[in-house]
Amino acid sequence: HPSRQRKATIVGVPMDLGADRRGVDMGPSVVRIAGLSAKLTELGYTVEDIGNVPVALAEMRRVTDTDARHKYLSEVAKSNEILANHVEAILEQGALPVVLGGDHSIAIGSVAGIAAYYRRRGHRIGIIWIDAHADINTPESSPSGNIHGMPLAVLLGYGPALLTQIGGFAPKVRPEDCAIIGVRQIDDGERQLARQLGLRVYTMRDLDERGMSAVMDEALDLVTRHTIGFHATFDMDFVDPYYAPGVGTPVPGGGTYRESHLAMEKIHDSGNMLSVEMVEINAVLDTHNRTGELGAELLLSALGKKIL
Ligand code: B3U
Ligand code: MN
Ligand code: MN
Repeated sequence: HPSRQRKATIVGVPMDLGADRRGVDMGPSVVRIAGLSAKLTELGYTVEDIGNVPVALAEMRRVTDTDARHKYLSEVAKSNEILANHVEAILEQGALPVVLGGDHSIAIGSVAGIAAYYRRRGHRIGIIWIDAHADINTPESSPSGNIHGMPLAVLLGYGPALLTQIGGFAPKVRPEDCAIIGVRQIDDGERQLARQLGLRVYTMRDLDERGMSAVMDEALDLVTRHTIGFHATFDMDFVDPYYAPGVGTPVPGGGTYRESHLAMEKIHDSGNMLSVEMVEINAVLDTHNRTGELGAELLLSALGKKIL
């Protein structure tokens, strides 16, 4: 199975245009500085870091291009196209993509690359989406116009064609192959679309009542039932702000340090993870790179690090 190989390739995406707020563009740096590459080597991986995908700066942009419904659309699309090509190339080289964000709009490119690679081989892919938010807004439903609140909708085929058509096909995933875990902030339009699609959304209440272990067992079963495996995308704002203060949009009542690691450990143990992504770490709001280090450690859990 693809998840069993021991080559990992890191790619950074210093994207913050999707969040319309500075600071998450330093995410790839802080996770690298936390020692991700060396620790992966220690785990037994052959690691390559191909650097960062180019991303425009908010300051360089011509303000006349602004459309408040989907801010920085063309710039977000451009970087995601490049990212999708890198991710596909990483898979072609037999390595596991480790994508460092950046805001969550980069999931559009990551999943486009993975879906393209496996589609060519006749497979569907799933997604495990760990997040305080559902990220299924469309430009019509979004209260902010920030594309980082839209990536899952885009991957399901809803939203601007400039994004949904990256890689030349849409949708990238089917709703029945996706699971969202940790939701505690959802907009009206998102709730409506989730219901309409029958999307499996595990809220914080599900985690409270059933526990992370049972929820992950069910979610992992769901996303692998009809697929070759899944992309794991971890939005750091899933974690309670107490443990992860350095995020752009903190929401109280999140996952604990231990629940977060358990989720990643179970993702690894499923043996079906095709690629992994860490997003929304905001270095400007962090304290002593606490959140950056947690991001690196959570990735290591997803990649097989064990206590014993
Ligand atoms: N749902 C809101 C807020 C939000 C989504 N993702 C993050 N924040 N990080 C929106 O703007 O779409
Ligand atoms: Mn998100
Ligand atoms: Mn979020």
